[in-house]
Formats: sequence, C-alpha cells, structure tokens
Amino acid sequence: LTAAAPDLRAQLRAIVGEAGLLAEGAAAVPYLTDHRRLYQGRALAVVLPASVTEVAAVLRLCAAARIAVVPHGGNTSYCGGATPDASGQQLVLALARLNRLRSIDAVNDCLIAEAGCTLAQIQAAAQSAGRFFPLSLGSQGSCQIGGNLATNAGGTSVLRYGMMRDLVLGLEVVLADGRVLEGLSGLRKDNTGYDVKSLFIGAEGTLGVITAASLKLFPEVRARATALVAVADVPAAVALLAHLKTASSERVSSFELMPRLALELTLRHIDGARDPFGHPHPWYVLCELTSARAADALDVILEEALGGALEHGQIEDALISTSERERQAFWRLRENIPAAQSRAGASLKHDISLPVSRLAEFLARAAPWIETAVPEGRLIAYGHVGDGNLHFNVSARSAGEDAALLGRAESVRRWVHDLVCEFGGSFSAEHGIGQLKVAELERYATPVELAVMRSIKAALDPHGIMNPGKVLRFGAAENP
Ligand code: 2HG
Ligand code: ZN
Repeated sequence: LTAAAPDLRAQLRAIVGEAGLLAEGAAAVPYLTDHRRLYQGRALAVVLPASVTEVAAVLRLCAAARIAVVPHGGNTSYCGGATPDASGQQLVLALARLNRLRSIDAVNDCLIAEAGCTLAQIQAAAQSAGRFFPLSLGSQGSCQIGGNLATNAGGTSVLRYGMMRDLVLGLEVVLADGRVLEGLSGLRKDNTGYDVKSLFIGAEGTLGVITAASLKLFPEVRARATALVAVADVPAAVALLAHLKTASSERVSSFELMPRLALELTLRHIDGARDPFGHPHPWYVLCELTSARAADALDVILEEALGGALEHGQIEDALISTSERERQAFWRLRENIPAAQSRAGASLKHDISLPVSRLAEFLARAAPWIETAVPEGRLIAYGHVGDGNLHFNVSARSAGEDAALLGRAESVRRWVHDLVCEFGGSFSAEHGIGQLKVAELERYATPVELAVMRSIKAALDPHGIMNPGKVLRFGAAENP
C-alpha cells in the first residue's frame, strides 16, 4: 500500500464534508482501540460518510491511492475486527452516520435498514410495526447491524431463528473499487445464480463495505415463559434441552448454560445481582419459550416439563419467572457474565462450537486439563448450549495471576482448539476471526478452503485494500 497523498484530508473533506471527517487527536481515539483493549492502532484519518454515494466516493479515492480501509461499526468486536493496525496508513470508515431506516413492509415481513443502525433501533422499529426482529445480543444497544452482518453475529435466539445470515434477504454493498452492488431484495425465493450477498456476511469488511440490508421480520412475540433451572451437570442440561424442545413443540427460543462460578462472578461484580435459589447448584440453565399466539399457555407447558424432570431427578430445582421484572433479573444474571468476567481481571476466551451431542464429552476432557495445566486460571464455560456454542473462558484466580495466565494464552488456545477440531467443532462460533484468529483459520481451514477464500478475495479486492490483516492474510502478507 502506498502512503496517502498529502492532500488526502482535503479530498476526504470534499466528499464527506466537515461533519464527516474527524479532527485529528482525541476525537479519533475511540476508533483506534477495540472494546477488549487487545489492540491499539493508528489511522490516516477517520471518516464518517452519511450516504452510500459518499461511501462509494471514499472507496474510489482509496482504491486509486491504494489506501487500506477499515470499516467500523459499534466497535463491539471480540477479535479486533474493526481496529486499524499500528502503521498509521489505514483509513477508518465508520458507518455511524449511515443510520436511516429506509422502509418497513409488515406484509412482506421485511425491513430495510442502513448499516449504522444499532441492533436495538432495528428491534424497536420492527416492534413499532407490530413485527419482531429476533437477533438478540448483550451489546444490542451499541452494536450496529452492519457489524452484525459483517461478523455473522449469533447471540441468544439462534436456536429458534438462526444466525444473522439466516435473517437476511438482501444487501447493498460498496465494493473495493467504489462500485455499488445493489441487492436489497425483499424476496424469499430467488434462484438467480450465485448467492453473492452471502459472501459479504461474515467477511468482516474484507470484501466490501455493507451499507444497507433487507432483513426478515417475524410475528411479534405475544406469549413467553422463562425459567432458571438448576442442574447437576452438563449431560443433564443437554437432556433437558431435548426434553423441552419436544414438550414445547420446538418453541424453545433460548437455552443458555452457566456454571456456578459464572453466577458467583456476576453476584460479586454486578450491582443488584442476587442468587434466586436458596443454596448453590453446580450448573444453571436459563431457558425461554416464546410464541406468537397470546393464548399459548407457555408457562403451563414449562411448568409441566420442568415438574416432570424434577420428579425424575433430571434437574435439581427450577424457578419460572412470574413477572417481567423477574424475567429480566434472570437474564441479567446471564448477560452480565462477560462484564463480571472482565471486572474480575484477565481472561482467556475461546468461542467454540461443537455438535450438541458431544458437548458433555468435550467438557469432561477439557475441564480437568485446564485444572492441571493452568493453575492460575479457573474455567468459566458458559453460553448458547442450545446452539452447541460454548464460551470456554478461563479467568485468572486473582489479580496477581493475570500476567501468568495471559502468558499461557497461546499454549492454552492451541490445546483447546486442537481438541475442538478433534471433536468436529469450530474455533470461532459467533465472534468471527478479526485479527485475533487469523493464524487459527490458517491452521484449521483446509488448503482448498483457504485457496477458495483467497480466490474470492483476489476477485473482489485485488489490491488488498479492504480491512487488511483481518480474516485472511493476502497478497504480500501471505508469506511474511
Ligand atoms: C456472550 O454470549 C457473548 O455473552 C460474550 O458472546 C462472550 O465474553 C464472552 O466470551
Ligand atoms: Zn455469546
């Protein structure tokens, strides 16, 4: 990549105006570091275009000058996917001002939104039209739909509705050379050649900049039942999942697993959190049934299913929420685990997925290994068990052990991911690759998969200007 033209700022200002070009210095700081503070970058400039035309003009300029572009959404990546490198030669292109809701069609169950809309904004827009947009994440107030698309985000309702990719009907994308791929289809059936939009979902801005999407809407949720269930072990949790799916005719929308240690961290570090059970249990499941029919007595279904499981000794205890307040208190216990974990000190994160049928066996192998090989860490494996997705995290036992734990990051990652691979799982279930897991992708993808990915990259971004260093090493960077 060549150094930027000296008059770059003037050229950018001519495209995005004064309001779209951040002043150098303090204003740019939030765009240069990731939310976990793993990476600290520098940038040529930070631009915030307010229209697709402006994004396209910025990319044309960058393509001509061979300037690298780092698309930036709500900055909630766990893998440094939106942070520029330390060269100071990359341009950060933030989508926050591209945040209009373009249309809602409640009959066709489709909403068109620009990339900079927050997920919460989209959920609220769907709700105001009497519909439902199901993607749901802890960071929904600040993450942007463009980032959700670019990383193929998951979250807590994948079990029922699928991941971000499953919720998309069409995309508008600005390509690396500034051309606009207009694909905001509202169609559910459209077999016209390659599924081009799918390439950009999960590509983390390495193939182009997603500027808008048409998203699927669903019937509004009108009945809901939520329970916090105490179980003895992971096999019991997995058995409960199968039992609830059958008992509720597939109306389970969330099924989250938490070990006692995760709950203890939340109780210690999050204001107002309290243990709803009288005494500790080894594991907890937070499960929710939902339906579009207000008349569906989901609490009765849940009570009967859990009552039967209790009688047969399959679960240790269960609480069904009796108010929205109580339901939210249950959810806060789950959603605050990442915040509690980061307040407790250093942690190693592994965002893994496995066939649900092999989760228990995996944990039975991996937990004792962590216990002996990582004496300064404690395993906190929790997450979206309904999707086979565990956040297999290891927290430092005390602040004094942060450095020792972090010093083991690489060897622990290697061991955990190799075991995941042996079990037919994935080392990145829902957080993407970013810059953190580029080497992992190279290690675990097959040579043919990597070659196909590089061919796609070469076709769409021949000069390698789109988010270099993320997902895939490309061009000169391939053989450092
Ligand atoms: C969650 O499920 C997020 O809470 C964060 O994906 C997971 O902190 C993590 O490892
Ligand atoms: Zn998660």
